[in-house]
Amino acid sequence: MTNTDHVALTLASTSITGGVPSDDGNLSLSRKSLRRSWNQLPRCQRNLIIMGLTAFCFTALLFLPGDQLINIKDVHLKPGAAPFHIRRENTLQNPHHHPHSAQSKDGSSLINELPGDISAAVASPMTVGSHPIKAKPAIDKFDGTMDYPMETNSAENVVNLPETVHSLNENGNGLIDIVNNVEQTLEQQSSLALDEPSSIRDELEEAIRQPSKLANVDIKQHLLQMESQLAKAQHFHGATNERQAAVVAAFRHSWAGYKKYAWGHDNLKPVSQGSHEWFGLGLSIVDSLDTMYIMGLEDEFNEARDWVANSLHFHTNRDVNLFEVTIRVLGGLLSAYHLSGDRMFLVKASELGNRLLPSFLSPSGIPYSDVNLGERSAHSPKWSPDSSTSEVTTIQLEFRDLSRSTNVPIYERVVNVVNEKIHALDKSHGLVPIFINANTGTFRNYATISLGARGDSYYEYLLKQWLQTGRKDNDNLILDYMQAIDGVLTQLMRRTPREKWVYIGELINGHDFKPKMDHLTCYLPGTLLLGHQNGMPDSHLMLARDMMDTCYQTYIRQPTQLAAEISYFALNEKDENDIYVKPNDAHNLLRPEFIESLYYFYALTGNRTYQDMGWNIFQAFEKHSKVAAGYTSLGNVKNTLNTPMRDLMESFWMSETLKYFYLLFSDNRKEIDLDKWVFNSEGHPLPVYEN
Ligand code: DMJ
Repeated sequence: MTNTDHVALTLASTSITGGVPSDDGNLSLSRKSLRRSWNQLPRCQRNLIIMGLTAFCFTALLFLPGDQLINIKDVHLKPGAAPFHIRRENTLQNPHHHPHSAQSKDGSSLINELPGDISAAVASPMTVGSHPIKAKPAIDKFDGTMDYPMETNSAENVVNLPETVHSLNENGNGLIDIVNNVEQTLEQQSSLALDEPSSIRDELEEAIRQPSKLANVDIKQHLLQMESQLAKAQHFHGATNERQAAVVAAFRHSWAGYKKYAWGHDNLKPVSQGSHEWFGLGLSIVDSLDTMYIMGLEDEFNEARDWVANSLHFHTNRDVNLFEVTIRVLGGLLSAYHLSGDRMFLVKASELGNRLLPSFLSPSGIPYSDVNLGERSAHSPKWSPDSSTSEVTTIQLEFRDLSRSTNVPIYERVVNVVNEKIHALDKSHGLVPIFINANTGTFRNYATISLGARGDSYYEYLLKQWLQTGRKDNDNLILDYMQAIDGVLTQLMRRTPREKWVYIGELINGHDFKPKMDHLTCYLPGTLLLGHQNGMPDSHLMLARDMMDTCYQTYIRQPTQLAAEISYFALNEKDENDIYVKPNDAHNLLRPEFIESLYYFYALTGNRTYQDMGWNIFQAFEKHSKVAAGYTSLGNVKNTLNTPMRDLMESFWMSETLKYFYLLFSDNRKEIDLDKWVFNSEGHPLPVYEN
């Protein structure tokens, strides 16, 4: 054996043990023998070996893929570190501990520190008085050159955007693995989705085949096995003041009309005193359950409960809309279950969940919009190959809650796939086109971008899903939300030329700005404030404040003091009015969005001025929408003398509008604790989970 062979052997044996012999003695022995052997070599041989080893290391470095180099650095320098964090310094910590002003961490009032007149808007937004509240002069808000502090509050500055980090997966087979919040290619994603035969698709088909079972067991049996984990009843005390009592009376009036003329049907036609059928699921009953429970209407709740237990069936051969049934019926049942602790609601929700699952059997995992609950099949809408973007992204709170409530993961898994797919798609400044194809999983080219119809609740559920799942730092949902709101601020937000009202317009074809805002968009200020309370930047708060002012204007400027379905805004000074309504858009459908925002503003700031604003609007509904058999949608809010009736009381009047009025007027703004509950898009509170 040559000396060189000896050295090589010694090196090899050291490396077999990874250079860590079993005890110190062995270690020093092998070190000594190594050194002795090395010293015995002639100098020229030693130089040759050193050069050879150097050349080997250099070549190895050249052939190592770049991403592995990044990975090594990342793993060794920051073991276990989350790739990015939400900046929490300016979080208004627990809003409920600071009843009259939002506080920064050091106890100073953050609102007072902000540029612009935020304190006037949030802490004291309008002059309080017994007369209809006048908006503070709009011009004051924009004195000077005040603008939103985008440069310090954009997503990039609040979080470190995710890096792409790949590593070898655990079993060392060399496949690319995904580490914490990493961008995924579509090819990688497809392995998560429905083309994985042994995974999601099997579970999905199994659940669809057996709609009255959970995990292969009868639903009731399954729930019996998880007895200790089931929800406990929550307690509410009913109305405590005159305004709340007035809302309860409005609810009772609506319920009485519905009961008399439309019982068991979807909606009441309060003018003609008949019924309106949409999905044949008793929408008004299911949508109203939690409102009645919160209002303490025990008798009404019990009669509704009995109808659900005995008459709500899902086996009819009829197409329904996945989104509408999810937010109204699935959400309504789950909320009723969590509030009342009555497991019958969870049994119903589970069967409905199973019957909605065929929607997810699309090639892309993006759900089809229409599902036949009886046949258990699904398809795109008849009029288009596309689903609405807001619809496929506004089912996640409910499906996730169903999984968490039943311990059956499939519901959450399918909606997580949707989240991942949507996250991976290209967006314009974080904003999404309003149509998406369930077959290809791609957005429709040149579709409108809007925070109104078909776009609205995409943005709402990014934030609310993040809240529902414990506000994780490294979460694409909140990153996408922040980028989207940056997009809203830079691409969609405008001010009217004279009075400077802030509004959110639309991008027709994805490009051309249109100064049109649906009433639906008035949910946004409430959501923005909720986000700000949970650590989002101050620019969100400022937009929320300004949007509240504008949305309120869309009400009080109308002779009926009720907002139209759609408002337009002046683009230049030649336009006669800063805010105007076109004849075809002048209807009011009893929608809740602005009342919802008022509720968030009151619940999160404690400022009772928002109650006064809401009271004005409530009285306007009383005056113009109330008829003998309930409350009706109106044909023209611009006409006080002969307001034409539309003859429909949509279920969201009782589920959302009246519920938010009731909570807005509560003496206890924590009647529903927003740290513990998250409202779905139809106003149904669902519990917040820790992760
Ligand atoms: C409700 O069904 C929901 O709020 C939905 O998200 C939007 N439209 C109506 C109310 O306007």
